[in-house]
Amino acid sequence: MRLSPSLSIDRAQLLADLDRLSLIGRAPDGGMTRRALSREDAEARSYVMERMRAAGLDVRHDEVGNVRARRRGRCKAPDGPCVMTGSHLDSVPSGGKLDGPLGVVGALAAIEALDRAGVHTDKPIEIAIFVGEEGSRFPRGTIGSAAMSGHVAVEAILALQDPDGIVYRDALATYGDRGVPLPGCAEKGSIDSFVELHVEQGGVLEASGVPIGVVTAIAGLVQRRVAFLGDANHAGATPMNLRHDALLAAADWCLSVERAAQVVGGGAVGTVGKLEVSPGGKNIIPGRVDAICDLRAPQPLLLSAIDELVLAALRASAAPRGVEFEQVLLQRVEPGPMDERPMRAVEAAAAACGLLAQRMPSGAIHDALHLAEACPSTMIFVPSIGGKSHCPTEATDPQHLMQGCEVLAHTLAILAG
Ligand code: HGY
Ligand code: MN
Ligand code: MN
Repeated sequence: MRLSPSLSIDRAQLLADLDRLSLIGRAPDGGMTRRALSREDAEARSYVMERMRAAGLDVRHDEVGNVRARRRGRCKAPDGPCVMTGSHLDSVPSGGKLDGPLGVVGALAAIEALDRAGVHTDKPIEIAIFVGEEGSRFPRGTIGSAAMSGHVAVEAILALQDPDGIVYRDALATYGDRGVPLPGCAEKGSIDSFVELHVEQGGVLEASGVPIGVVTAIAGLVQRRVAFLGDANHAGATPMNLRHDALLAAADWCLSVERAAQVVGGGAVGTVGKLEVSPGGKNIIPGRVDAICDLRAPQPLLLSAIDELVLAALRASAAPRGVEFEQVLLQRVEPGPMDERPMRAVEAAAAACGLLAQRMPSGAIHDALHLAEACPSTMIFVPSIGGKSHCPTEATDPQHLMQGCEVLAHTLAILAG
């Protein structure tokens, strides 16, 4: 298969798609909030599905709500194992416009560039829109890719419940899918390889001045929900030595999460991003605090080490204040390596585009981590300005967006043969 040097990305269409998606679920501060299977998520997804159909793709959905859009034309074996790309459209609360959407509409831009260049391939190319990557509604994230790769059983996904008690299966019914779904778990061997285009969400590429990152491994994650159970009481009439202040116990524990990451080191990080104080009166000693901690590390042993320190710190923070606690594991995802074959394809593609590329690990978790359990996978990173992400100021130079799509197009052509 000869690659046409005139493989070019339609810049105007790419930026228009990203801008159009950025209006869905947008708040006045410019942050995007699109929770899994929400009206906003469904609206973003249907916009992209329309664009996919207009591009001539065969657009299907599967049992858990993933979209699978296949380029059946211009390939020798349209029903054979596919080269898959794609990402997600759901977001964190008040997130950025690129985390996820770049990997979806960038893949569409890449396929349209291959079509314009008349590129034929042996294998079909398929774009996936994975549902619920961010975990901002249901207890776990990377939902669609966990089902597709067989990491989590489809039935277990369908039984997930959100904090309002809405069951995934029922939420899915309102998502707009019609017709017979594809199996939620992809048949073994049906995906030849997977490459996800994504913003780096860190500052490594910006610091090195290299436009393309080739992801070698993805960090693992532990998320735990913790409840500190103290004693609500009068903020004025209760002496300090008689208090069971749930917030002070939680605050002490949050600092222990930070200390645990510093002690373990080796790239381990710890965050408490969600904290709810109740009853929440300004003149009431907090009786209860609900928190979620998010721990990451590039190796399983480091992940276990930080998790154990954080668990041990619960008692040390609560007991001296006469505060009880409860905790439950929300999810543990093991770190995982990417694969040489797709990594080499990305490096060859970057060279064909005359671009420098550097190998690097991902501290953020992505759908590619689960796809790597089903097929050889990797990711293409493009620089994040200021290393910022998961916030309204998430941004990437349009030139870098274009270069990421161009490298993706060449990578898909190389892998699809
Ligand atoms: O949390 C993550 O690393 C990803 O953005 N869901
Ligand atoms: Mn994210
Ligand atoms: Mn993402």
